[in-house]
Amino acid sequence: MLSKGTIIAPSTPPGSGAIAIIRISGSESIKLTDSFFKSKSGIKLSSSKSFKLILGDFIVNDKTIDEVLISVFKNPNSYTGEDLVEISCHGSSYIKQKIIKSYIDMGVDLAQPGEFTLRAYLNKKLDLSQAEAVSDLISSETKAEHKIAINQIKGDFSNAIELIREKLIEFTSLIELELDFSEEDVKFANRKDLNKLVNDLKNKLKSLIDSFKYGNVIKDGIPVIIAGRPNSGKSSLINALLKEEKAIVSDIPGTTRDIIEDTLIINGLKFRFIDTAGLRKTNDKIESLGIEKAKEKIKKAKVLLYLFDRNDISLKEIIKENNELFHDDLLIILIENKIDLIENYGSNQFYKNLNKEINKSSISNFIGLSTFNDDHIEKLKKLLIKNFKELINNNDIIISNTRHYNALIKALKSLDDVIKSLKNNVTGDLLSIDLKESIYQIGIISGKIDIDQDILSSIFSKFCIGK
Ligand SMILES: Nc1nc2c(ncn2[C@@H]2O[C@H](COP(=O)(O)OP(=O)(O)OP(=O)(O)O)[C@@H](O)[C@H]2O)c(=O)[nH]1
Ligand SMILES: [Mg+2]
Repeated sequence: MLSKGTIIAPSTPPGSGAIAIIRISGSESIKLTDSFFKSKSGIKLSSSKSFKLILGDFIVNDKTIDEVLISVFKNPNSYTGEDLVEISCHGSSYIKQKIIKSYIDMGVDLAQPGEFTLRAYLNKKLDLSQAEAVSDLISSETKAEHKIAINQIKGDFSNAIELIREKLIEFTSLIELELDFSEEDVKFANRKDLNKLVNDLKNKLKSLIDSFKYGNVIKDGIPVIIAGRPNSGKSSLINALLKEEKAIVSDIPGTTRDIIEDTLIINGLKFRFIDTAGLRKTNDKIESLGIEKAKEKIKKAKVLLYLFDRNDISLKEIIKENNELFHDDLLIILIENKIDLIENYGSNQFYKNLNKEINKSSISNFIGLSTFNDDHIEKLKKLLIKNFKELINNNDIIISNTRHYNALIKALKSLDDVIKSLKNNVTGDLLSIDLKESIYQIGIISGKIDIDQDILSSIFSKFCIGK
């Protein structure tokens, strides 16, 4: 993966488009481009300044392939930190292929996925967590995902991590100083202060670790399960939310047996709606399997939309079933469906009793609706957003990358070891070993230490070609 030579790749998506961009990075990029390029002004790219745009013809074997616009970036002032050329050509597949092939014939390598960003990292243009955020930024589909990625690229997360690392380094150097004076039994690093510092740092790491549960759902979509008795209108509801006939609707109870899911972006947040088999006692083997699956999904869901039709279930059963399905990380929105069939909805006794019971239960919100009514569906969407708007407005650092999460957990454990050692009054040399382990674990996140080649390959292979 780590070729040192000059590399080339298209940076725009495959297929034809109005314009395509081809990127070439490495020591030969400018010289080779000069051999194919005849600028209108007569200027050579090698003698032009950095950040210049130059118009001219791209010529291969005396044949003009296209009229192109070339951007020149001279090292170290480029994305990769190397000499870099970007060719904006017309977006024909033939032109792109012809241009790329002409470089490959001259010994240039086709870039691997993420190789431009990998070079940017190796040339210290970005730290590792910033480089990883580039891929998140490209794949971001919602305002919330975008916010996490752009803040990470700007360095919010890296700075927070770096601050923790610097504090640990400071203390470690004091302890190492003590070791130099070991004969005299002096203590430069106050153990009480160190204990306090490590506890503070632990709290900082913990809040970053906690933020992953938000980061993860922002990336994958907030899982919203639709459950309830058969025929309560669950499949009708998912179809109405997604505005497509995703699930089969029928008046036969037990229609849905498998899990049906799809995502929908509402006001900048991604929700993953999941339709399930109706919950009831049944002897049907396949339906039972569907019910088991539904219950498993509820355990991992953030939101339960529990649908009911008042003709099919008693108030007592509704409350009992919801209390049983509840878990600490679940928001339950109780939905009475088919209210189009109810006269004077809102003023009858069932409704009043229901509101009283809800207050004593694990149900957070209640809404009555008809899946046939678009205004009702819009109200439900607003209710969902209201419950999660802090995810968009939150200005805390949120992590969404599994590698960072795992590294933070390891770093936290290493800080626990420091605290244990402090409690046991261990000698400075042992304490210094513990501290160095923490510094190492934290350094892995931003790539401040030498990162294993395999880890780098796995990180950058998730990128698209040309980035
Ligand atoms: N009157 C009325 N009928 C509805 C409403 N929503 C759904 N229905 C009807 O209720 C019946 C059951 O709807 P489904 O969406 O298939 O119900 P389900 O909960 O997915 O049922 P299972 O998959 O069997 O568990 C269908 O005949 C729907 O047309 C509503 O708001 N009002
Ligand atoms: Mg269904």
